[in-house]
Amino acid sequence: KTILIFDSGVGGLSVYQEIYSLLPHYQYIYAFDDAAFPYGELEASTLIERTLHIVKTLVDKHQADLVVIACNTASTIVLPHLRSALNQPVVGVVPAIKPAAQLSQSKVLGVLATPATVKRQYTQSLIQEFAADCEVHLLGTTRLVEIAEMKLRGGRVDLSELAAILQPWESTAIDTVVLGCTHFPLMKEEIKKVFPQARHVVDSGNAIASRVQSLLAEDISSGRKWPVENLTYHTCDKSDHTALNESLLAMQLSQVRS
Ligand code: DGN
Repeated sequence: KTILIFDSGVGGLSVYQEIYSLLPHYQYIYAFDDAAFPYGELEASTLIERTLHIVKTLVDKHQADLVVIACNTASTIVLPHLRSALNQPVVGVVPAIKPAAQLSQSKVLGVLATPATVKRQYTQSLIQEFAADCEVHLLGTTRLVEIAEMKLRGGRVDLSELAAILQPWESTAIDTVVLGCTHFPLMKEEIKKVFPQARHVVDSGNAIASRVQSLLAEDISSGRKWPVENLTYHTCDKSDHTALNESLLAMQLSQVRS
């Protein structure tokens, strides 16, 4: 079986890694729309149109059995459109606000996502439904997405820049941070370092992997190494991705799991 994973950039690889650890026997196509990256700045209509076109084309081309939209920004608006356009199951990702609200003791949450995700009604509804008893601080940042991309391509992360991004949360009682963008698990260790008051830093990777698994009705087989050989890339522009492939081969992403 073939699973198509889609994001605007390389952040969705954090989701791929989680899915692969549960389902190592499948074929994976990882597609990212680097021609229109970052999605956090796109108009909703453009985002819907592009995602529909790219995903539908690739599903047909590769005969994919299931699609994962490994991007919160896209998931908050494109899922209904994709589901009506495709016969295959479509799994989306949403900020892990529900588990965060349960974990938090101070009942003060920080949600880190793209500027688009923090503005969406979808996110507001999640907060109303699952975190009504919490004070929620939303922080939208495109720069952190860029930093995560750079890190995966082998660049150095400047912790003081990261601290400056999180500075608005400095005098809050936030004890739980939601990583509401699939790029951010790539930065989890650094985020913990510059924001040590966060006792919990949660993302949605695990929940998505379980959802995919139950849709494909598979048994759990964990503890596998993370894969490169059965992963095919599809990118939307013609730039050179050699550095990215090298980083993958160096398995930099294995840090995400620690
Ligand atoms: N990784 C995407 C997300 O989860 O929202 C968005 C990254 C971007 O394009 N800004």
